[in-house]
Formats: sequence, C-alpha cells, structure tokens
Amino acid sequence: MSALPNEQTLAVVEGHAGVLNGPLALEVVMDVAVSAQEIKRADLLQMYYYLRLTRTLEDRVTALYRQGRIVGGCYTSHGMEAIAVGYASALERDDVIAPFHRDMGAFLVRGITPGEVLAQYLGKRTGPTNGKDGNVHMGDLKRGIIGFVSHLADNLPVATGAALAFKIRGERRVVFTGTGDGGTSRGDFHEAMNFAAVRKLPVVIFCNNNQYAYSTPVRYQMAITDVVERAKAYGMPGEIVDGNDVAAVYLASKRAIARARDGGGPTFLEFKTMRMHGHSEHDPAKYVPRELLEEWKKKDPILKAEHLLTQLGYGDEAAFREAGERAKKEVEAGLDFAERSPLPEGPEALEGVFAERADSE
Ligand SMILES: Cc1ncc(C[n+]2csc(CCOP(=O)(O)OP(=O)(O)O)c2C)c(N)n1
Repeated sequence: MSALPNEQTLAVVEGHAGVLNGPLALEVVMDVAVSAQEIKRADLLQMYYYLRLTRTLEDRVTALYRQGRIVGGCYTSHGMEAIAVGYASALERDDVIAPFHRDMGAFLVRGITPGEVLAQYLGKRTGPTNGKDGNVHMGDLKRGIIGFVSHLADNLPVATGAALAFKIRGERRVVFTGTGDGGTSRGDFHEAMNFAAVRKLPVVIFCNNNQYAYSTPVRYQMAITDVVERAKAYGMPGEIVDGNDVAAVYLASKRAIARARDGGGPTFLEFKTMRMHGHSEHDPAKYVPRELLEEWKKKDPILKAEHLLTQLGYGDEAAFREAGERAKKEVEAGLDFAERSPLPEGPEALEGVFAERADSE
C-alpha cells in the first residue's frame, strides 16, 4: 500500500482485514475524521458541486419516472453520490472508467451533460446511445467511459481487458471499475480479481457496499462482514473507505490510482455506504428497516461535504445555496434540451449495431 497522507486516514486493511471485522467495523470506519487538507480548495468545491448536480439530476429523473415519462427503469445513487464523484475526480483525463449502475456522478464528472443524460432517459437521439438503450446503460469512449454492461460484474472482465491493453502498450493509463456487494458474489467478479492480481494490471476495482442487493442483505450474500476480505484471497491489497465522505473516497482512489499507474498492480476499495432508495424507483424497499435509513440519513454525503467544507473554511451556507441553484439551472436547461431533441427514426435502430439477423431486410 502506498504511503498514507497522515495518521487520520481511514483504517487500511492490507492482509489483516480481521482488524475491522464485526459490528464495530462500520462505526470505526465512519467515525474516523478524514483530513482533506491536502485536497485543493477548488477541487473539493468542484466535487461538492458534482454531488449537488448528481442529486438534482437524479431527483429530476425520478420525478419524470413517476410521471411515466421515462423509457424503462430508474436506478439512482441517492445517498451514495460521493463514491462516483470522488473516484472520477481522482482520475486523469486519459484514464478510463467502466462504471456501475449507481455511478451517475462519474458520468457527469467525465463530461456527459445532464442534457445528454435526460435525453438518454427520454429515449432521444441526442443521448449517448442515440435512443437505443435506456437509463444508465450508456458509455462514451471519447470521454473514457466504457459502456455499462447490464449483467452484473460483467464490466470487470472488460475493464481488466482494457487494463491489460494499457500494460501491453506501455501506456501509463489506469482503469477504474466496480460493482455492488451483490455483484461480488458473481463468478466474473472473481475471475477479474484473480486475473488483475496475477498480471499486476493497472486497474482499481471497487465495491459499493450499500448493504443490499435488491432485497438481499449482505449477511445472506456472504459469510464475511467486510467485502474487502475477498481481495486477500487474490493477493490484492484492499482498503475500507467511508463511501459517504467524498474526500475519503477521493484520497483512497488517488492512492490506488497512483499505485496502479506506477506498476504496483490493482487495489480493491470497499466503499461502505447505504442504498437510501429502493433497488429501482418502482421498489418501496419495505424490507429495509426504517431505523437503518434514519441512521444513514445523518451521514448523507452532501451534509458530510458541507460539514467538511465549513470546517476547512472553504465554503459557507451562501456558497452551498449558490451551488444548489447552479445545479438546478443546469438540470432544467438539460431537460429543455432533451425535450426539444428528436426521437430516433426507425432505420437508425440498425446504425452502430454490431450484429443483426442474417434474414433482416
Ligand atoms: C447477472 C445478473 N443477475 C441479476 C441482475 C438483475 N439485477 C440488477 S442489479 C441487481 C442487484 C445488484 O445488487 P448489488 O450488486 O449489491 O448492487 P446495488 O444495486 O445494491 O448497488 C440485480 C439482481 C443482473 N443485472 N445481472
């Protein structure tokens, strides 16, 4: 593991994850204050803006979904925005991400506009898939985003393949990818972890441990408490990170990215968080105890970022309000763009498609 920025950094788990096992583990991780002083003020303020933009955009998408105006389902990262915003902000321009279905913040940080996202949700031609696919099933190689593969954890083998290509070509580029706690029980997750570790690939693999895979809690998913323990089996260093603290996510991602770029191989990051909404917006998630949600509401990533910015003297109420208003304007302008955009014409359905039926006209 690369050098820690200071003694206040979150507990590091490398070869002795047992230290953080048990019911106390989460509290230990969550209560450790993260020193964000080494992050530039402008960078932290920008991350705060992206947290607000992600929340505002996804709230808007949810409202459209409830109005029946969305094509397909609606999965959000509500309460988990710090993960995607934090890791995407830690990457360099030439790096690549293979995101997950709760990574809206990463799409935005890498330059996909709210207008394009809304066009995607409305099935319009101006969305990243030109109206061919829905919701977060999108990508854009020009912005270093590998299209999200629907089958869980399937983007991990794709990401490790990209990392292998970077290594063979001698490029100092890094791939960042991840899946949920449920996704880590899939075979492709384990194949990718093993391959990445054996070949010392420049890839960072994360798990957003939001404690539920649809209605299945982690305890019915695996016989360990911390997902990071899975990394040990592959000889891969791992770290547990407060996934609701954008500064902690950013700093841990920076360390893992630097390690990968310098030839040190992959790192596994477990971002502890909570899924605050249903699996998708159709799901009232009655199987999640309300007290658990109440507890996690207090750890909301936007509140945490505001607390940190205030502590550091980087922002105040007025700055937070201004960021919120700016995000709202950007999303409303995006919706206007998406609504005015055309739907694709029928024949366009076959453009950019790699396979079609031999007997099709
Ligand atoms: C192989 C496969 N099985 C099932 C699904 C349907 N599905 C999509 S997301 C999901 C739950 C994922 O849980 P987790 O990995 O913990 O991520 P979370 O949604 O909680 O962020 C399921 C069952 C799928 N997309 N792929």
